[in-house]
Amino acid sequence: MNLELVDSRRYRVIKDGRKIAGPVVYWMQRDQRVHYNHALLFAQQKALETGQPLAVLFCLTPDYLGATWRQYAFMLRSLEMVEKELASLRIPFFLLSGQPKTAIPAFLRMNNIAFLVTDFSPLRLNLQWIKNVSKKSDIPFYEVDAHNIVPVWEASNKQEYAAYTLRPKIIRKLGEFLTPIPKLKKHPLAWKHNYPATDWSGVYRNLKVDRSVTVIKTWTPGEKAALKVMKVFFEKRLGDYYEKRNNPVFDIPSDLSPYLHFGQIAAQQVALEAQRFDKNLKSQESFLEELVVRRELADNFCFYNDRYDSFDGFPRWAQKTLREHSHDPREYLYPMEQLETGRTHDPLWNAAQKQMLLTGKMHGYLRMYWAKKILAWSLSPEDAFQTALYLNDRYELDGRDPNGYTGIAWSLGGVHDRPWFDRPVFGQVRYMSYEGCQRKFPVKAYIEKIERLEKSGL
Ligand code: FAD
Ligand code: FO1
Repeated sequence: MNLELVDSRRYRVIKDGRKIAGPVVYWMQRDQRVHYNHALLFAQQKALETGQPLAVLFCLTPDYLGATWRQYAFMLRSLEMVEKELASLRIPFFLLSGQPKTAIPAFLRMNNIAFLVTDFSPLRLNLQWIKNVSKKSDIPFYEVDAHNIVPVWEASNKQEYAAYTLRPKIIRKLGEFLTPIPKLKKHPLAWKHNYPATDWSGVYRNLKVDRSVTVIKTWTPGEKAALKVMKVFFEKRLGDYYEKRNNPVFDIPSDLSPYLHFGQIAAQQVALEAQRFDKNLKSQESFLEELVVRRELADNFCFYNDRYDSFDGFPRWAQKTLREHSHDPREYLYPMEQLETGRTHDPLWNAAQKQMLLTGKMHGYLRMYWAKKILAWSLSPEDAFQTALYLNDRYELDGRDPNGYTGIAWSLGGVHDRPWFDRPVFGQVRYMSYEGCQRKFPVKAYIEKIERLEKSGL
C-alpha cells in the first residue's frame, strides 16, 4: 500500500541500497520528538508499506562540539520521555553510545534492518556522521528535513545574500509546506524480540562530560514542556512582541530556542499555531519573520557555506575591511577567564554574560552587542569568532546551532548584513555602542535586573 505521509521533496536519498525484507529504523539526531516529526513519519510510512516493525535509535556521543552537562542533561531528560511516548505507540527506542560510524552499522547488521531514515542538520559533524554510516551499510538510507518548514534544498539552491533575498522564496512555498503534520500511528507490528529498557541512571552516571557548567532548574525539557512554553508565550507575550521584543528589561521573546534547537518542538507546529493568533498582526508577523525566515536563513547559510564557523565564511567585503583594520589598536584586551566571568569594564556586557551564565539564555538583542564587543576586544576577528563560539556554546542551552554560527558571523563578519561607515577595528562591519543600546532600552534597569538575579542565587 502506498500512503504518502511525507512530501517527497522533504527527503533526500543518501543511498539507494540493496532491497531486503526487514524492520525500518529512524536514527534520531536533530529532531528529538515523537509528534510532528516528518522523519519519524517517513520511517513509519516505509514500515507500514512493507509490513515491518519500526524502531528509533539515538547515538549518544560524549564529545558533541564541547557540549557540557547543562545541555546533555536537558537533552537526555527529554529523550527519557521520548522513549516512554514511543513505547506507548509500540515503537522501541534504543539508546546507543559511542561514535555513530561504529554503533549504527553494528545495530543495523545485528537486527537485519532493511531501511534507514535519519533527520537533517546542515552542520559539518552531522553530515560527516551520515557519510560515515552510509559507507558502512548497504541498505536504503534516506535523510528527511524535519527541522525546517520549507526544506532547505527546496527554499533555495544557493547561499542567500540576506533575509530579503530568501524571504520571497520561503513565502512562495509556505502554502505547500506550512500544512498540518499527520499524526503518528500506533505501530501495528511489535519488535520481533524483547529488548531492555534504557538504564537512564547508568547513562547519567557514566556520561563523560564537563559537569562544571550547571543544569538550569528553571528549564523543563521535553515535548510537553515545550508546548506549555509556547502556549504561555502566545497567551501572555506575543501581543507585545512587535513593540518590546528588543527590550531585554522585559522577557518578551518565546524562550522556545532550546526546544527548537533540540527538536523537542517543531517550528512548523509553532508557526501553524502563530498563524491563528489574531490579537496583534504586527507581532504575529515579526515573530514569524524570526521563527521562519531568520531561522531558515541560518540553515541556508550553514548548508551552503562550509566555512560557516570561521572568518573565511564572511563575505569578501567584510574580510577585506576587517583585514585593513587588523592592526588598529584595541582599546581593551581580556583573557578568556575575565570574559567568561563577566568582569570587563563594560557593565552592560558583563550583565549579558552573567544572564547567559545564570539562566542558560542571553536575550537575543544583547547577543549582537555581546558578540560585537568581543570583536572590539580581541586581537583578530578569527580569535573573536572562536571566543564568541566557545562562550556561546558552553553556556547557552540553545548553543551548537546553525542560528548560533550565523548569529556570530552576522555580528563579527557582516553575514546577511551590508557595509556601514568605516571605523577603527570594525571597518565597515556594523557597529553597536553602549549609547546606542541606551537609546533602545533603559540599560541601567537591565543591569539592575541581572544584579537582582545574581543575588537571588537563582
Ligand atoms: P524568539 O524571538 O521567540 O524567536 C523564536 C525563534 O526564532 C527562536 O527560537 C529561533 O529559532 C528563531 N530566531 C529568533 N531570532 C533569530 C535570529 N536572529 N537568527 C536565527 N533564528 C532566530 N539562536 C540559537 O538558537 N542558538 C544560538 O546559539 C544562538 N546564538 C546567537 C549568537 C549571536 C551572537 C546572535 C546575534 C544570535 C544568536 N542566536 C542563537 C539567534 C537568536 O538570538 C536566538 O535564536 C533567540 O534569542 C532565541 O530566543 P527565543 O527563542 O526566545 O527568540
Ligand atoms: N546529537 C546526537 O545524535 N547525539 C548526541 O549525543 C548529541 C549530543 C548533543 C549535545 C548538545 C547539543 O547541543 C546537541 C547534541 N546533539 C547530539 C546534536 C543535536 O541533536 C543536533 O543534531 C545538532 O545540534 C543541530 O544540528
